[in-house]
Amino acid sequence: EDPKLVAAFEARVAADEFIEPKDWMPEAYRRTLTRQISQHAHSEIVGMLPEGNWIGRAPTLRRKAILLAKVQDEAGHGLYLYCAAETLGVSRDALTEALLDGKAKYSTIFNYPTLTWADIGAIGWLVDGAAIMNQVPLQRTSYGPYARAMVRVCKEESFHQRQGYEIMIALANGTAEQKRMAQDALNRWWWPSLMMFGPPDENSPNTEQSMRWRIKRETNDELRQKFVDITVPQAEFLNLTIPDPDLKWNEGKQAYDYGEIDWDEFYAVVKGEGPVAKERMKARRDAWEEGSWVREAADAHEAKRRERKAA
Ligand code: FAQ
Repeated sequence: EDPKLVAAFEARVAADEFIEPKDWMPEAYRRTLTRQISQHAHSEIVGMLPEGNWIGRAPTLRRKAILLAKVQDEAGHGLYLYCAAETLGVSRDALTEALLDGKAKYSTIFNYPTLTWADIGAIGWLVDGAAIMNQVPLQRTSYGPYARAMVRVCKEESFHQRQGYEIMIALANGTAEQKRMAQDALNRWWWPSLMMFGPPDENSPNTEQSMRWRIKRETNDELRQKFVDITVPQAEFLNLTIPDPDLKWNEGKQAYDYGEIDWDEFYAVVKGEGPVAKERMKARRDAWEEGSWVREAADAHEAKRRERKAA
């Protein structure tokens, strides 16, 4: 690559300018962005499944309407993100194929099952909470289309987080059985939520370069720490216990210390061994196959329209 082009690119990034689709960029920058944006898009799409599982069983009409809207928002996020990835020169079909062939990653968090209604509260509170923590800085990521997609996504995620927390408030102040459900959901979702931020910085192969290119604006560990610090008082307000005996306020660093994350579990889930990973992929493949008639009909319609225009 021409060192002059590289230097000009790096200067623009250092000056916090956005890089746009037609601008020159190093191939490795394009590759890293395509990887991260497409994984993010796949996460939004697979992320509809755990919650979609509860739309038919939401306890009231109000809860059902809210959950339906939330799951639709996730579909929208996936679509903006696929569009952002396409501006880097990759086709949406290729991205979808990579997901369905099991070659592309998506967030580990969506490979855990949603066993009770309280899980819908815990997902909104913790999973959307972690997602916002990670995505707010991405509004200033160096690639323009990704940054702009994040603005709307973050607005919607913040509503999602509040709807989840509101479910938790209702359950935590409810009957003994409801409170038990809320605690059980927190117990099961806490550690997987911390894993969403990715491996510790010293074992994160992409962080250093992505920080230099300003694709990432904060590291995995920095964001994880912020998430813990914001979430602990929220758990206290609910009168629920975070399942970590080592969790302790550290006066010196003005932040919480927390226990060791089970990284073996994380890497096993990344490899596709999550508790419901097979079901998730089967659901996506079935949806793709069952939707083939829609794609064929759209193609046939487009072909007819073109023929008519040409005639
Ligand atoms: N799961 O070197 P790093 C949502 C992989 S929120 C699976 O640290 P990087 C909203 C990583 O890809 C969830 N894989 O990587 C919602 C890499 O593998 P590769 C989606 C993970 O990219 C809420 C390897 O490990 N959000 O969907 C995970 O610098 C509720 C080494 O890691 C985003 O994607 C993981 N947790 O940092 C929807 C945010 N962590 O590709 C529905 C954008 C790491 O080299 C309901 N992404 N890996 O083979 C990012 O910020 C970054 O990509 C990180 C990972 C922080 C996720």
